[in-house]
Amino acid sequence: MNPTPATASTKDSDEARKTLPAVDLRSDTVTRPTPEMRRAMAEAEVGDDVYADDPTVNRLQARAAEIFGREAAIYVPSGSMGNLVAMLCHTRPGNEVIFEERGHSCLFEMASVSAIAGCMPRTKFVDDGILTWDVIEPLLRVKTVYYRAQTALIVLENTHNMAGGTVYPQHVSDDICDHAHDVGVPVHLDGARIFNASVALGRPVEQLTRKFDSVMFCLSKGLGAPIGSMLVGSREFIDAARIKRKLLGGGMRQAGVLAAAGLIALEKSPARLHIDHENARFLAERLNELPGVSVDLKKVQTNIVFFDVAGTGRNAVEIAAELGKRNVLCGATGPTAIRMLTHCDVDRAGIERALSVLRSILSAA
Ligand code: TLP
Repeated sequence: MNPTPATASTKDSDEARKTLPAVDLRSDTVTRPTPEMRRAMAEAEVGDDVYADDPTVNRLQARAAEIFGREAAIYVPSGSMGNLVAMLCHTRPGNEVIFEERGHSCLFEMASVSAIAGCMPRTKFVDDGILTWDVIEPLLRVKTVYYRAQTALIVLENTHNMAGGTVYPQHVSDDICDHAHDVGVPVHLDGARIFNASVALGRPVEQLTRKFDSVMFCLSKGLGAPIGSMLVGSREFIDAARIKRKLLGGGMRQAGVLAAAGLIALEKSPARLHIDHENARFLAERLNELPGVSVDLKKVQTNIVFFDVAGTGRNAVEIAAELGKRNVLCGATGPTAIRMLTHCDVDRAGIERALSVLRSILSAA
């Protein structure tokens, strides 16, 4: 899919680099639709999806439900909306929702859990982002006491973005779901990158997610579709989600033009995600060899690489800006931390170019 053209040489020549497209490692959200997706979009059969009349959206929803072994699915414009729709379905204002402290739906979705769902986040930091029942249990409030907010939902994130793309061992997420259900609390999965987890574990998404009450996954990240995410669950849950999606202004009309690309992403892209994981590992290992740079290699399990530049004596924002000037894009996530993601629009040559540019920036310091 849209591979970055191979560099003639990985030598750090500014002149040569100017003619090359950017190596964009800011996120896997930057992936562009393939020619096959664009053709399918142009030819898509459409209808009004608010009337559930769009045949292409209906096919995408049916296929997502089938792949996840669920009764139904609904197409939503973004992962953030998918998570919020799920939170609105599972909770009422005044409830509490448990997240790992850096959970995307807690930290990076404009506090929608509070601002729109009216709930209070209850969080705990876990270094690798992987919650366990032992960590969750003390945060629960399930006994009815009139002056205390009740826990209405637990949200897990697999893979965990800000912990570095870490993967939930299946027995851990299964155990959380079993215990939560025993005390009557549903569990939602922010599975924006669940196909990456599936590839890392060699297990189908259906198996990894079967105990969750609802699952959101993104078509527009590693799977490469231009727009859209899916929410899957029981028929009753998806009927409720349809109403919440409309409430949020997410009822789309001839959305089949987008869903057509989503269908290709869903059918074809999971099979190539292992390449992104191999590239991420390659990147992480080479970064870790650079003077002053360190990578926690055990956290590099999928397509996300965080590295620390404290040992270089330089600031991450400055380094990211210098990389950007030289056509290598990434994000500083703290004073000494930088995040890079691999995806279908960056190949091994692009990764080597990024490494070579970083090497030259650090050696010039
Ligand atoms: N993540 C984006 C940014 O918002 C940080 C990224 O570049 O990684 N859940 C998870 C785990 C995510 O990583 C994201 C997006 C979302 C939900 C939200 O998806 P969108 O961007 O479609 O609303």
